Amino acid sequence: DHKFWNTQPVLQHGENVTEEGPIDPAVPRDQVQQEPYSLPKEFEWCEVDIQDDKQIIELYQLLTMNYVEDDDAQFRFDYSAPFLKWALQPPGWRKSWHVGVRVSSNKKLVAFISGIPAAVRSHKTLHHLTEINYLCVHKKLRSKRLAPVLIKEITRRSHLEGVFQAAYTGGIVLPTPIATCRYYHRSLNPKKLVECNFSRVPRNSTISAMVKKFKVAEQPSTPGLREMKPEDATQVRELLNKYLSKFDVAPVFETDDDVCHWLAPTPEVVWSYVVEDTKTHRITDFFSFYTLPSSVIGNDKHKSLNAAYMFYYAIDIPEKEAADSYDTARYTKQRLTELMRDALVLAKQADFDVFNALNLMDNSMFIDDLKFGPGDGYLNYYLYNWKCRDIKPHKVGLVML
Ligand code: MYA
Ligand code: JJ1
Repeated sequence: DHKFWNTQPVLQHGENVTEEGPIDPAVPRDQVQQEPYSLPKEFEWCEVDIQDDKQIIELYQLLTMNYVEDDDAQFRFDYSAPFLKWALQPPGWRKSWHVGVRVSSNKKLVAFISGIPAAVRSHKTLHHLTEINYLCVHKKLRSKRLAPVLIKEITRRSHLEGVFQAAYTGGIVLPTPIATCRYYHRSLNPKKLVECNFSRVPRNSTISAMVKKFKVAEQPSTPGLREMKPEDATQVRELLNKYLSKFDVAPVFETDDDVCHWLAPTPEVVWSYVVEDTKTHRITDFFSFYTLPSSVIGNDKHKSLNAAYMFYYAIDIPEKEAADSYDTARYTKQRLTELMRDALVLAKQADFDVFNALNLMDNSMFIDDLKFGPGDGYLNYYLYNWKCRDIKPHKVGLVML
């Protein structure tokens, strides 16, 4: 059982949800514990100032050596410093939510947890909640119950800002996921993936057959496709919020600033495209993907795997298809498959080795046709201090970095 999680306001394993809503009530600011939780005496709290080049590099180094690995410890996420700056400084970000732990004697950064503000809808409720990410404890300090202290401290700092719900994801199962999604992978550079042991040559196949199978077109084919510009933010915001409204859990992009931050292209971080109708100049479609390389652990030939991850997308359903749910589904599958075929082309042009996606949103509609295969990883979605019924992967509209 869970000595820590059993004490927290989360749905306990086996508990039924009769009504959705908070588990613990909100507390006025002056009744929130004012002092940080105590750490074992050799450690101290710090705020990591990621605008300071020296500190962002310390955070990068902690994560690059100690963050999430696959089940067989062959790959480890290698978020870049520019990526972390982007992920941790959206509109409304707070330095007090970039929480580090240092060794008191030499000030070495050995643990971290972060929160960012986000507007996330679950079913009909809009939450202004904290998205928790990048929880990390140095490998040499594992299993000493430091993680619960980090979690309690970010919770306290969230309460101080008047936020009482959080969303987070994880590879492991805790009490209790609201959804469990599976990773799918689309090879772009099969030879390298095999050399890294990321994928295998099936017994009835050969490398050259795989190279042929996974070839993509030289150029995208959708008329009117172009890179997104910051000036597109208003239209992209409307299109995307409308599309996301069909999922049971999804973000709400409340301002054009949010859209510019998260969805306008950022070099070496996020790639975003729109389809502009050649006649009306209206934006009809949008998609984006982000970069997240993984270090290849203990491989002589390759040090890094260059992976693109599907991020947000939206299509406009023309009126004649929108009238009928069967036509809507058929149009969605066809249009998305065409767009994502172009996404693969653009990712290949940008030198990605593999394109990853979860089976959330409408991704299952194109996963097979575009030759994605199931991975061995799963991603569990959680809400803190909110009872919520189970959500199927295709009803998840939230992508966390
Ligand atoms: S998910 C990514 C997590 N990071 C990694 O996987 C990186 C590699 N691993 C590590 O750095 C360590 O193994 C970590 C645990 C730090 C994960 N989420 O200190 P311990 C529980 C939640 O002895 P360690 C992400 O970033 C575990 O069940 N709890 O363990 C989202 C046990 O509790 P219990 C976790 O291995 C994070 C306790 O910790 C996780 O040294 C969302 C053991 O502690 C996990 N991924 O360190 C955090 N892993 O006994 C929650 C282990 O009860 C946010 N544990 O089973 C909640 C909302 C807070 C804000 C609320 C606002 C209102
Ligand atoms: O990348 C992942 N798995 C890969 C590598 C597996 C290596 C052995 N364990 C994988 N490869 C097969 C690909 C193949 C390509 C051709 C078609 C068939 C498939 O399956 C997995 C995801 O599948 N990644 C992880 O396990 C990383 C951790 C995932 C949990 C993330 C938690 C994030 C927390 C953030 O808040």
